[in-house]
Amino acid sequence: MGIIVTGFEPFGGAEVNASWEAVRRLDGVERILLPVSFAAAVKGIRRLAGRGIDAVICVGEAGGRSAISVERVAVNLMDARMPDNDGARPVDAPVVPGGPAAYFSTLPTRRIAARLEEAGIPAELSCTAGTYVCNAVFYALMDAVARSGRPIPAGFIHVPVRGMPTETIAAGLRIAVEEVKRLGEGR
Ligand code: PCA
Repeated sequence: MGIIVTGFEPFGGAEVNASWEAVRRLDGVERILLPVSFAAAVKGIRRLAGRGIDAVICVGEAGGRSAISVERVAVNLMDARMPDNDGARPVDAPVVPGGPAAYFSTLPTRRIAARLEEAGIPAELSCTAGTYVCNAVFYALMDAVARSGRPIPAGFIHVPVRGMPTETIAAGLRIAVEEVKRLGEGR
């Protein structure tokens, strides 16, 4: 099964991004680093989604969250409180003009959250990925999947910025990948 897992580069003056620190430790998946740029990341994710892969899990960091947040819904809204790494700061703008208001994740979100909890990794289902670059990437991913006519598992997971060791986050992401593989095997 060809699974892509993406992480983000640092932003907002930080030196690292917890998402990429964890994603780069994964084996057996294609790991891709995305820029924290509305335009470039959305373009990059569209290119990926057009490649005929079997599943995509995008990962980003979320300040103020202490659990791994399995995101359920992406909204068609960009509303940035601070400029992205290219200096863009869209306000009240759609990710895809004329696109649906929202898309649901097609990952087994509840199962992933439950498996994380079982493994002793703090996890939650989340109903908002915010309105910054992460949500835009999530929306663009789901929009590309919806338009492709190939309903692959795809979605977004937010990880804590601090307070959770990188190895724990990586272990959580391995569980998410495992659950996606299970779907593919029809188990
Ligand atoms: N977090 C930001 C963008 C990149 C990242 O890791 C967000 O939640 O939108």
